[in-house]
Amino acid sequence: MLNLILFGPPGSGKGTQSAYLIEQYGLKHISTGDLLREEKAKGSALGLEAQRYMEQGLLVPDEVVIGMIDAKLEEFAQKVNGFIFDGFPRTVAQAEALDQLLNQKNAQIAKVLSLQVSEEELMRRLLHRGLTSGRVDDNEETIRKRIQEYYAKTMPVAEYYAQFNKLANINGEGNIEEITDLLCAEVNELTSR
Ligand code: B4P
Repeated sequence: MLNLILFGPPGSGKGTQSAYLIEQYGLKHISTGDLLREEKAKGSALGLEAQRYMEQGLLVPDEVVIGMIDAKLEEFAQKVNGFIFDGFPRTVAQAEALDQLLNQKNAQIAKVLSLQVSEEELMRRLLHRGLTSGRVDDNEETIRKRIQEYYAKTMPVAEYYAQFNKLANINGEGNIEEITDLLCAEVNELTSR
């Protein structure tokens, strides 16, 4: 199995680049942001709880997202070549839980692709998306909170994977195709070993 994490702050291009990578490598895309928004749209208890956090730009509690990932791994692990985790893990506790869940399936993370984008560019992209996305969290105040949460709780996840030599930093500024090429070069190096 080829399991990749697309990592980076809100607006760094995780969702955008996942779309290309799943096609290129035949991987299953798991975005916790998308899963939470689906739950919210269904009006489930989990979705309504998650919404309270998301609309304030806060991370949803670990046990909620870990439970969702567990269910998806159970559903798809036997059926796919691997996964792209997009927006997960966002805390060190989530990273440790993911390692355990994959271990139970004799699998592991091959690489964490970390998109590097300046705060100014993140703000520009997300405010632009907010004009059409209809997302309650794409407004200036909430974006600032999301970026703060990223630095406080999510950045340590990069260090967690760096200690296992699994972290690759990728320049996430520039046109989308150029960034896809940089990501593919990293993945091709893994698959040609
Ligand atoms: P997500 O859905 O993961 O939202 P995101 O980080 O804002 O999106 P992403 O980074 O994928 O967007 P992209 O850059 O592709 O999370 C939303 C919320 O859900 C979180 O705040 C949290 O509350 C909750 N949540 C999710 N996962 C969680 C977890 N594991 N634990 C706890 N809580 C969790 O796109 C941004 C924009 O940039 C787009 O408009 C795109 O077109 C544009 N763009 C992309 N690449 C570009 C480029 N190279 N140049 C110009 N524009 C570009």
